[in-house]
Parts: sequence; structure tokens; C-alpha cells
Amino acid sequence: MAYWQLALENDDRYQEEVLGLTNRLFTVFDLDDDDTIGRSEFADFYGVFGLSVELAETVFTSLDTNEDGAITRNDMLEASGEFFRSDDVDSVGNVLYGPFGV
Ligand SMILES: [Ca+2]
Ligand SMILES: [Ca+2]
Repeated sequence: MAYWQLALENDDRYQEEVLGLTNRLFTVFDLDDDDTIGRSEFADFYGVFGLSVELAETVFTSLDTNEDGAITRNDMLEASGEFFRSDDVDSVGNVLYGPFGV
């Protein structure tokens, strides 16, 4: 996290793009508009794409790093940073966006 924040400070345009994409995706997931994504919202969204509830559960658990049962914009932003910075196919960000072909 610290490294990522540091890296972004040096790249305003990159930061804007990641923020924009993350905010759009977050809004799509957050069906009831309470600014957090719960397990059921997450599973519903995966269902719309024909993806399994099991996969949704796995990804949700990876994203919810503080284990409070909800994904916040911050949780998602961290995962997005990993996705765009990392070539590691197993990183949580790739698990998040991979199925949607972003
Ligand atoms: Ca919500
Ligand atoms: Ca959380």
C-alpha cells in the first residue's frame, strides 16, 4: 500500500485512470448505494455475468483485507493498484477484473 501510494504520487494521469475505473466498477457493484459492497451484492453481480457464487466468495474474501464483511472503495482501490501494476496473474486485482475482461 505504501509503495503504491508513493508510485501514484509520481503519476497523476495514471492515478486518475485507476480512480475513474475503480469508481465506475464500484458504483456498478454497489446496488443499494450505501458506499460499501456486501457479500450478496458481490455474488449478485458475478451471477449476472454467469460466474459462480464460489468464485464470487473467493474474490470477495481476497478483496476484504480487513475482514469486516464489506468492500469499501479503499479496499477496491488497493486491489486495482495491484492489478494495473503487477504482472502476477494470481494477484487479487487480476482475480477481480480478469473475469470481466477489463
Ligand atoms: Ca451496498
Ligand atoms: Ca473491508
